[in-house]
Amino acid sequence: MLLSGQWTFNFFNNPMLVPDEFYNQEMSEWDSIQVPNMWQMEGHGKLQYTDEGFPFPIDVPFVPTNNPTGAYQRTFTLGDGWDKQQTIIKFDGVETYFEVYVNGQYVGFSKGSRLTAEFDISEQVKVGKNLLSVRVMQWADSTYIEDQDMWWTAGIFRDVYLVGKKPVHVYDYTIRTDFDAQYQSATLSGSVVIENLQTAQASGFQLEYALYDGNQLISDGSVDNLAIEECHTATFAIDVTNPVHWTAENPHLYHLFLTLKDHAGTIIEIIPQRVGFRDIKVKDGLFYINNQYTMLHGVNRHDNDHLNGRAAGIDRVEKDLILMKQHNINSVRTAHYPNDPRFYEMCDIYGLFVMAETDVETHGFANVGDLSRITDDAEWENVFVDRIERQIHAQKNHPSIIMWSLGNESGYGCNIRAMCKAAKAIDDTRLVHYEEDRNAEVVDIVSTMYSRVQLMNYFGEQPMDKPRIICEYAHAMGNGPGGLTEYQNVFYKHNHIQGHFLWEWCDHGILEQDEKGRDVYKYGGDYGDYPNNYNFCMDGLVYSDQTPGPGLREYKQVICPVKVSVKDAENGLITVENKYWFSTLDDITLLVDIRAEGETLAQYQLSATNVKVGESCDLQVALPELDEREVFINVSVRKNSSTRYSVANSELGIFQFQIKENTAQLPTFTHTNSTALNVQEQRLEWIVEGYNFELTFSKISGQLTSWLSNGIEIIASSPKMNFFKPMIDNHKQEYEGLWEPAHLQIIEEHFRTLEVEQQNGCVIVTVNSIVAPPVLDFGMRCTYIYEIHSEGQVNLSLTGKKYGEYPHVIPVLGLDMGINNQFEQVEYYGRGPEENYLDSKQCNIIDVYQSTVTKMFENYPFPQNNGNRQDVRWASLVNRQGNGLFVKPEQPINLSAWHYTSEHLHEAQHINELEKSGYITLNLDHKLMGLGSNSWGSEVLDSYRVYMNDFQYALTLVPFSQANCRANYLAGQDFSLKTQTDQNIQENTPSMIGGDK
Ligand code: IPT
Repeated sequence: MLLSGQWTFNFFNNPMLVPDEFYNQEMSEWDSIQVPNMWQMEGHGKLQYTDEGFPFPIDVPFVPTNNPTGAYQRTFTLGDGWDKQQTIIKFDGVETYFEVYVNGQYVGFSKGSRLTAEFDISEQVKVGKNLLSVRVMQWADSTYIEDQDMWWTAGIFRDVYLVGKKPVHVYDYTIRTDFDAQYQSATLSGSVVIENLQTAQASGFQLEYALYDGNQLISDGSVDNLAIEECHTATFAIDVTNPVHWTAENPHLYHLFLTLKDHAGTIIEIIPQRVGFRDIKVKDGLFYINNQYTMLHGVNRHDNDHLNGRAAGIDRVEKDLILMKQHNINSVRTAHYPNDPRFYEMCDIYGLFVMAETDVETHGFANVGDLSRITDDAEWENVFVDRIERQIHAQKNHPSIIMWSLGNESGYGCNIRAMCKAAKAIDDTRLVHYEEDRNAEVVDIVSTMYSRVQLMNYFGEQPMDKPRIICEYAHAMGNGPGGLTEYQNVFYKHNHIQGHFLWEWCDHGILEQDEKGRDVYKYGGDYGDYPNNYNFCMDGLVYSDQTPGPGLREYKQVICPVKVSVKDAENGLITVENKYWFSTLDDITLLVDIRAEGETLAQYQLSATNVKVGESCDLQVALPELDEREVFINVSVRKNSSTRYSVANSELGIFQFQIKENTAQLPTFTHTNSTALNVQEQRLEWIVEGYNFELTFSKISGQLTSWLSNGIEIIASSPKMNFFKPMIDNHKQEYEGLWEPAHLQIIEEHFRTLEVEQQNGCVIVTVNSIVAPPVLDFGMRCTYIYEIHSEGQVNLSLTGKKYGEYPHVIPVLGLDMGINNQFEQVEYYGRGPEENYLDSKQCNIIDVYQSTVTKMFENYPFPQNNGNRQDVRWASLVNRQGNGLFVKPEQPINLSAWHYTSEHLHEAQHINELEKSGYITLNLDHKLMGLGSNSWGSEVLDSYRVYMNDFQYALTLVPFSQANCRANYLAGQDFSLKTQTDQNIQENTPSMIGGDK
């Protein structure tokens, strides 16, 4: 009987304030609360976020005087028959300490917030109406062992339910599967504990068992004539020939039914149990699942919901698992506590290898330099051991769980050793993990977190005698993580490294609306909480509301189970490698698309049959006739069949190879009406005028201040070279250590000289400025050369020569400018369709894309640099009529465009603080530093760093006239803004529609 729903509730600052009547009377005048939920999510108590710090003075085992207390009450009605049963009440999650009272009588208490607690309330309940009162406190001595990096919250946050059992019933059971030496046949062994609550012996009982594969009965039998005093264990074994193995790739489940019958043959109970034939064994320092070498491509998952905090509903949990499967993830670590029991069932069904971690973390003691304080204090042994024992007993029958984890960040000591021993005593079929048993003294897996890629490579080269994983890496905070490919290459290189769990799955932001009704994702400090770790909880691959972010798409590509590479580009020979651990490529189709600047030249569907695990094959792609355009082979890897989590023909990954560079001459831009240029020098300006256009350069700033084309102003903020970008979380260390002290975030431009000359019908404006921070004596001497053609085209050459000393990395060498706000429609030939950076670009390929400035913005809940497109060969930004600006760099550039200024994006810390600037900031960058994941993980790798060195690059800018920029550009056709007389275009009197203002 499910008891979740609306309960009567009151909140107190101290447990002693709960009135005595609460335990035995209905408090009808009180408010109500949703069960399950955290009480903070319904406006009671206080939210606080710390990564590791205890939010009160450390004084073990004591807690604050004022201990926030929730008094929960509800009634439930038991029908006839319940009085003949044992009645158990189960709580799947209550933070942190709680006491249960039924009909005024105290039943018991529990701790272990994320572990199921159950109480036998048979003595206290009656047929008819019953009163259940639960007093919950936020703090307990157990808080010292539940210090995970997450919001401090409290309440009954998972389901509560009653289970009725007959006096003689199955108390517990354990199912295991063991294979023969050849991994052909297997034995399923069952051990079933039957409890008898009657005083008299229960005799003549029978336990039947039946194993089904779908509807097909595989085997059945029974243990007869059971005589049960208080407790009896019945065992049985079923031999199965050639069972289908359970793996994450093929989670084939059998169904076992246990039926308990009394001496008269009456059914007492039937227990259905999913069974997977699966084992895990260590041989010569490596682990094997079903005798097969396996690598875990994993993530760390917390329970989090943007509306309900840790009370994540089961639909949301299921969607997480579906998203993981859709993104090629094969493993999940329950960081850092047990999940809702249904989580494990769904992992069995969907196919994920689970590292099941229990509810242990004492991280706050690190703040006083004594992380192992209670972990190595034998007085706490029972507390530690209890948590792993309860976890294993509750979840031991899940094939998805391949290892237990003793907890997180708690140092090392006698209690860890005791936990490991206790785990092994209950379950010797799985491996045990604990990261801080650094040399794997007692655990089965060597594990580290955030080890840099070079160190992982070193670890791979010096294998230990136990398998290794990295249980946390690549901190997915804000824009990032970068560098996944380099990690993956090292993982693939060394058999010894068998698993990697990305930190972390989901942001922990809480969605609220501000006073103007705008959405905002809140994090540490937003509730007046102090101390706090600010936005450090916004570090997931999916946003708080479960929308996948760019990092997840990148991870999907990097761990794609099919790898395509090019063997001989000119002849179209590609290699396809099977990176699955248990499957062939028979269910895979490769969609090959041969593309020239966005146009398909040929398409094929190829398959790679009989490619075994770890093997590869070469496939020939017939190349069509190629012209002078650049040509790529794009290979989309598809899974043919549909699954529980994906439709047929879903994409697993995409690969791209350039087979030919562009050999075409640069098209010359022409304009039928062009006239000779007219240059005017005025007191404060130079004006260059041509047919239907006019450029103005300021003699005060040296900047291009206006560019009118057919009466439309293109420029909203002058083009200027720039060496700073809005900080991303992953560059915070560089920002705080290097850039901010050097004032790079307020870098200034100071004008030195401007020259205007005419050459071959062009006007050349040469501007010298410095771009440098205040206070200091280093910077860049920048030269802008504007070569203005009579057709309206402007070739802009940009040169920077450094002066002074700044030997450190910088975020960017680039140019930004503000352009007309209406140039919202973007088309570009470059890497997309989503944002990409030097060290995070595998899932984006070079092609022609249509988008908008709005859509190209990646709306990080903590605003920061975003939306970059690399390898851009050309781009146009136009208004709805197709008029705007066309950009053609000499060499591919980075492009991003925002409705916000760089300064504002840098300053804003929540999405509701973002105010549109009224124009588009267009970034046309030469070099942009990679992302790294140094908000906690790896620094940006050497080859992705940018330094303040001399540079030169060049762009052609053309006011553009038609929606189909690309066709015109390629055909070298008329490109300038159309004049008033041209048909269909009434640019000077655009009609306003929604959004234009
Ligand atoms: C590591 C924690 O295990 C994890 O919970 C999270 O806090 C992560 O860091 C950072 O987001 S602990 C760290 C001291 C390695």
